[in-house]
Amino acid sequence: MRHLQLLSLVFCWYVLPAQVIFPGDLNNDGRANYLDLLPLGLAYGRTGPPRPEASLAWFAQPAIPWSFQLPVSGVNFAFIDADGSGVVDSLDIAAIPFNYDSVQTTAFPPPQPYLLPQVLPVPVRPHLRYRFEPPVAGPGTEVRLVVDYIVPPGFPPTAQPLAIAFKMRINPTMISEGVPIAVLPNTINPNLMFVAATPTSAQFWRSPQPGVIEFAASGKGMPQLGQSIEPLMEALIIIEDMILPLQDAVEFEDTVLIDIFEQRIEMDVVGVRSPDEVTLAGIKIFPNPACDVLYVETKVVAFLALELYSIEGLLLHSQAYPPGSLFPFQVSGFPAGAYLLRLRTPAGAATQKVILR
Ligand SMILES: [Ca+2]
Repeated sequence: MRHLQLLSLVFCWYVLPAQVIFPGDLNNDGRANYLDLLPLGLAYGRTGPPRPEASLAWFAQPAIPWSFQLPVSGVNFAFIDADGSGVVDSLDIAAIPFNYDSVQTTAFPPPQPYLLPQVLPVPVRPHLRYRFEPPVAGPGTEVRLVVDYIVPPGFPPTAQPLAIAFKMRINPTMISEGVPIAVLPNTINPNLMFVAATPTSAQFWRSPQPGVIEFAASGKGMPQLGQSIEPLMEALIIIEDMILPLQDAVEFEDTVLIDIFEQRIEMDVVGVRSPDEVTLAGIKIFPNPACDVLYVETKVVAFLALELYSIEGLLLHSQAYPPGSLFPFQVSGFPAGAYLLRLRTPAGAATQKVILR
C-alpha cells in the first residue's frame, strides 16, 4: 500500500510538470504582498495534494501541481495553498505578512506580473470614498483616514465583486517616519479576509515604503463586495505637518476590484471634503508671509468671517465682515510663525496655512 502511494506520488511528478512555489507569493508575481489576498479569495475552500515538507519560510519549495488554476492569470492552486496543508483557507494568509515584500525569481513556472487585462464594464461603478476626520488638524494630532467602499444603486447584481486591493500613498511631509500608522479593517462581516501593511506593521521581512499603506479585502470564495461597506477600513495617522486640505495628502494607486471569475471590475476613487468645507478656488489670500495685515480677496463670496488659529488649533482672533470683495485682517502683534486662517462663508468654511513674520 505504501509502495502504491509512493508510486502515485512519483507518477504525478512525471505526468504533471513539477512546480516550485514560495509561500506568501500566492499569485506568483515574484513578491509577497497585499495583492496575494486576491488569489486566496478566488480559490478559497478548494483542496488538492498537500505540499511535501511544507514550510512558511521564504525559500523555493517543490509542490505537486493541483488540477485547478485561476481562470485569467493561470496561477496553479498549489501556489495559493501557501501553508501546504492541501486546503485553501484563511490559515494561508499567515504566509503573506510573514514574508511581506520578499521577492523571488526562481519559482516554476517563472513568476509573471499579475496583470488582469479583462475589465468588466458596469453601468454604474463601485468606488472607494475617503475622507479625513477631522478635516483640519495641527501637528501632533491623530487624524483618521476613513475609506468607505460604495456600491451605488443600479450596480448590476450579475457582476459579483469578490475582492479589492489598493495602495495609499500619504504625502511624506505630513507624517513622521517611524511613527506607527494603525490600520483598522472593518471586521463586522466575518466572511471577509484582510491584509494590511504599513511601514511599521508588516515587519517580518521588509515592508512598504514610508507613507505607504497597502490594503486588500476579499470574500472567502463568495462575492461579499456586492454591497457597500462603510467604512471598509480606517487608518490612524499622527500628523507632523499640515497639508491643506488634508484630502490632497493622499493618493490611491493600483486599485483593483475583481469578480469571482478573476476579471477586473471598473471602479473609481473619490475624496470627499467635510460637509461644510469649501474650495479656496477664486479666493486670494495675500501677502503670505504677512507682517501686519492679511488680505482676502474674492469675487465669488459675498460675506465672510475670518478666524486666526494657532497651529495647535487655538482660536486667537476673529472678525466678521459686511458684503465686499476685499477683506483686510489685522495680524500685527502675533509672534512670527505658522498659523491657520479659517474663512467662513455662507457656503461653508475653508482653511489656509499662513505665515506671519
Ligand atoms: Ca505576489
